[in-house]
Formats: sequence, C-alpha cells, structure tokens
Amino acid sequence: MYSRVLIANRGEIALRIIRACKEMGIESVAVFSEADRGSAYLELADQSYCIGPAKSADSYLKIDQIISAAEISGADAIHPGYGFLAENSKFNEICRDCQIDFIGPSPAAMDQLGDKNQARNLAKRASVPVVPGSAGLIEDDSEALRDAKAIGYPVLIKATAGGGGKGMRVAESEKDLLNALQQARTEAGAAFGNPAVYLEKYIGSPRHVEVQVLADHAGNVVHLWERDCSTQRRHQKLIEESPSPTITPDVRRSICEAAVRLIKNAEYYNAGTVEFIVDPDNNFYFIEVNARIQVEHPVTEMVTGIDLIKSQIQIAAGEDLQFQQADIPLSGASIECRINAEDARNNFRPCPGTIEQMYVPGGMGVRFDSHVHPGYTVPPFYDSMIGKLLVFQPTRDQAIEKMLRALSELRIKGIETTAGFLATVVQLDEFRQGKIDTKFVERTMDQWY
Ligand code: MV4
Repeated sequence: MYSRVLIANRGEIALRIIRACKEMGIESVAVFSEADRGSAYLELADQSYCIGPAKSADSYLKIDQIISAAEISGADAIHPGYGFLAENSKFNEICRDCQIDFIGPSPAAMDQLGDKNQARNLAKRASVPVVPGSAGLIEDDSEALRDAKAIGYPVLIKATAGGGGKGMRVAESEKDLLNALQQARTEAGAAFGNPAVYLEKYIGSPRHVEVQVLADHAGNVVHLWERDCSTQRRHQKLIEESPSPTITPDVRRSICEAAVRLIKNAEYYNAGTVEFIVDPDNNFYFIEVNARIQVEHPVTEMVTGIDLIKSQIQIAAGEDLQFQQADIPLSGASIECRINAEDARNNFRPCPGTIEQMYVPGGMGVRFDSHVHPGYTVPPFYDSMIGKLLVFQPTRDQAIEKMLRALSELRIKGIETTAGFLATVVQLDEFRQGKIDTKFVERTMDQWY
C-alpha cells in the first residue's frame, strides 16, 4: 500500500480524499492555489504545497507544478479527484513516466473512452444498446443527409470529443441538418480541437441513469448499482439519488449487467461510471463512460456501504477487489443535494463571498461533505459547489422527508446558496412521485421560482 498520496484537487473532494487516506494510514499531500491559501481543510493534510496563482490554468491544471509537488513530497501516487486533470490522459501518462501511480484508469482506456464515437463502437461490440445512429463519424454532407433520413428526425449531432452536454446540436428536419452540422463542427473544432461528429436519433425527455463500476487489475469487474441524475438544469446536476425511482427491477438488472459487459470489454480498471439515457418506453441506451470518481459517488456509498475512494486507492495499489457481485447489496435509499453558492432567483448567478455564520445539519442518516465553515471565503475562480448534503433512509419517501428536514437546518449567512431552491424542488409532486426526467426542472421551476 502507498505511504503517501498527493491530491491534485481542491475543495470538498480534496477533503473527502484526505479523510480516506487518514483512515487507511496513508499520509496525504494537499496542493493549493493562492486563492485557496489558508483554507482550513489544508490543515488536515500531512503536507501542503502552493502550486500557483488563483486561476485554474495557472495552478490546478499545471501538470509540471503538480508533479514537482509530488516529487518534493515523496508521494507514491496522485488522486486527481473530479474535474481539472481527472480525465487528462497526458497527465496520466506523465505520472506513469515519473513513476507515480495515477489513481484511475490507464491512459489508453481514458483515450478510448474520451472519444465518444470509439466508446460507442466499444458498446456495440459488447452488445450494449446504443441510440440508433450513424455507423461512425460523418464524412460529408451527403452522408449526413442519407444517415439522418434513415435514422428519422429529429436527430442529434454529437461531437466525438464532446461529452457532458458539450458539442451537441439538434436537427428537427432535413432543412436544418446541414446548417446544424456546420455549426456543430465549428463549435467542436474550437472547443476540443476536433471537429468530428456523429449522428444519433434524438430522444426527447430522457432520464439519466448511470451505473457505478469498480474494476481491478486482475480483470474482476463489479457494479454498485445505479444513480438517477435526471434532476438537472442545463446539464448541471442538482439532485442525485440511488436507487433510481424511474426504473423497474428488470431494467435495473439489465442496465447494470450491460455496464459490466462494457467495462469488461474496455480493459478498464479502477472506478468508473457508465452513463445511459432511458427513454419513456424504458429502453436504455449507452451514452458515455466517465473515467473518474464523480461528484455524486456518495449516494452509492450510502446504499452499498462501500467506500469508493478507499476502493480506488486499493485498486491502484494493485489489490484485487475484496468482494464479488453477490456481496454488494443495494439497501435503502439515498439522495444528494448539491449546495452551490449561487442565486437561484437570478439565473443561478455565482455568489462568491464570505460565509459569516453557518449551521450544519446532522442527526441519523444525514451526511454533509463540505470543506466550508464560518469565516470561509468562497473564491470566485472555481465552480460554485460548496457542499453536498446527503441523506440515507430505508425508503425514498423517508429520504425525502429527511432531506427536507436537513435542508431546513442548513443555514449559511453571508452568501446566497441553492439550499432553498432545492427544498422547493424536493417538495414538488413530480419529484415525490419519482416522475423525473431531464426536462422536469425546466418544466416546473423555471416558470415561477
Ligand atoms: C442524448 C439526448 C437525447 N438523445 N442523446 C447530454 C449530456 C450527454 N452526456 C448526453 N446527453 C444527451 N444525449 C440522444 N441521442 C439527450 C441528452 C441530454 C441529457 C442527458 C443526460 C442528462 C441530462 C441531459 C440533458 C439534456 C440532454
């Protein structure tokens, strides 16, 4: 096992990883930008290093600075968290060249899955359903017109280098197609340096269901059931839960088996998430693989009792999985609300600033993963999530009541947060009834909140 792990991240996930290291008897090394200097959680790490100015591009994305900190501190491994360099295969490779273990999948797996068209082909080879679409990348306009006609409108143009909702364009009919194609290519070229696109049938109001997997270096692959992330707004997840209230036990079984099949075909190791969309007829389709730990991983920890960060570290250090599929129960119901420093009433405008007072909810079945505290200043340079409020209960109805109680206890003075907005969402009949899809927040909230 490692003696020392460097955490190439900040905020709540850095703290989450420090906690796992501490419990495993591993020393933790934190890095911070000038904007995060003096952040209280840094005190909980065994060492900490400044890696540059506030802007991410000058600090948390600076590969050479992070590698230097790892070498100076004597770290055996780097945990990238999520965002920043977590899915950067070049960083992953540089870690390998420097004989520092990267806690995550191989650079090759990352490259393959980072290309959505390749990932889609992998799914097909693994007999995992994909949305009906083009055979591969679109070469020219005539191919696009032919493929779109065969697929049937509306079609969705997707950038192969995209993901997470970036680089997509809907074409409602043939007359829109060539313009949309041109726009999608230009956008993808500018955003990702790769203009290549493919086509899929457009699924109107899908649900977002993703399956957590763990895979070791010996080829063992297990799933840890699914999370439902349909409660989102403009591709920003607001609430995540496990199990999904929108699928039947039959769909659960087959979607989880499909995820394992795909990962087995990918020579993948460490933690990963296989993302699907589910249509109104309960057909599920593979969308992409997230080759990292995700923000919403704690809901899975709550319903399985498995610590995903510890599992990632054990796998990276070469340990085989200590459990088989049959040893991974799904019990109870967990919900997570992302607490953001944003003003929901003003189009979710970020609200950095100093937290003057705060009261954190607690009690049975409540978990708050956060690095903030009274006196903490939320810097304006990074994403606005300041914590994740989780609940765990035997049933979803009870989890909803618990969440409402916990949200009502959470007090943060000095900055605006999304806590009140989330309470409104959780109380909606549609949410309570589990009638959620990716359009549900827009449909219900945007008109009157
Ligand atoms: C789709 C789709 C409809 N049809 N693909 C958006 C993020 C990326 N991970 C995949 N996404 C979608 N792909 C087809 N063929 C609708 C979405 C989508 C979506 C998916 C998951 C969660 C939220 C979403 C919000 C809007 C659109």
